[in-house]
Amino acid sequence: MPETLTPSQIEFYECQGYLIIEGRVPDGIINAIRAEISRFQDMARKMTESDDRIDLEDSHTPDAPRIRRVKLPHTQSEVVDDLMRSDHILAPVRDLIGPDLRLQTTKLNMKSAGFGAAVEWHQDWAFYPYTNDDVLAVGLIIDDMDLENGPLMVIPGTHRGEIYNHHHNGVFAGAMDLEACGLDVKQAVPLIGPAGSISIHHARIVHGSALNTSARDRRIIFYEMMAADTFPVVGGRGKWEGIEEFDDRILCGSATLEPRVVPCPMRIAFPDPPEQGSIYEVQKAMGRRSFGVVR
Ligand SMILES: O=C(O)CCC(=O)C(=O)O
Repeated sequence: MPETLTPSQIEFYECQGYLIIEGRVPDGIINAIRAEISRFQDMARKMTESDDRIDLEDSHTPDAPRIRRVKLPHTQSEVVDDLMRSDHILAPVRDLIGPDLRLQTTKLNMKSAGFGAAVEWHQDWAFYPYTNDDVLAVGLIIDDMDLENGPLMVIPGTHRGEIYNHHHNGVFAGAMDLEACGLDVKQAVPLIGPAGSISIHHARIVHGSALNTSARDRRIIFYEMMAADTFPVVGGRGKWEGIEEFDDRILCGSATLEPRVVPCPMRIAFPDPPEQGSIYEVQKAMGRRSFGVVR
């Protein structure tokens, strides 16, 4: 029996590769996360370059601080960590990929009013293929997200198709040329909803998001996770520091030493691009931009 999703929501996710659930996280938690973001902004005022906690927009200065991403926010904020381990987030994921769940990574993408950076079209699976594809990302919508403030967009059904070319000039660029891949932006669906909603997208679905040119922030936390019997394959960028660290990332249920292997299309996410770091840096190797650049 599902814990929280209806059979039609589960069927929708399986066919389309995404889901939006409105009103999933209470206002009190959303407000506490907004207070944590103010703390990160204070940290950024003292920074001149990105570090392993905070990724800055190219246009950042300490006087006009601009955060692009807070890295691994669950390690920097108890509120973000507690929410990740709560049923608000885990119950719908258990309904989709089973009771035993492991963390892949977390990130808080800021996309601030007026200048928030775009994310080029890509499949998360191109960065990190695993032994099976019960891998997904839960997006916590912190500000009302609509068409104007750069929502996440997905191309429905692509989670069942191929893994497209994410290389450019012989290096991994973490981004696709939609047209060259035979896809059309008109097929894309925006994952919009009021603050406190969550989106869920499959690791193989094609997705991206435009610049935020509106006067409103669009902040979202991604909790990326997978079934516990899902192991990284060589040639991916998924984190692997040994079994102890891997098992420390169990979020609920039990770990296993028996990977479930399901054939899925894959590509090797190497050689390295010249710019290392977050997806925004890696995607600079693409050259041509689908959504324009931040000023
Ligand atoms: O923040 C967004 O809209 C998209 C983020 C994304 O796809 C990613 O970080 O992999």
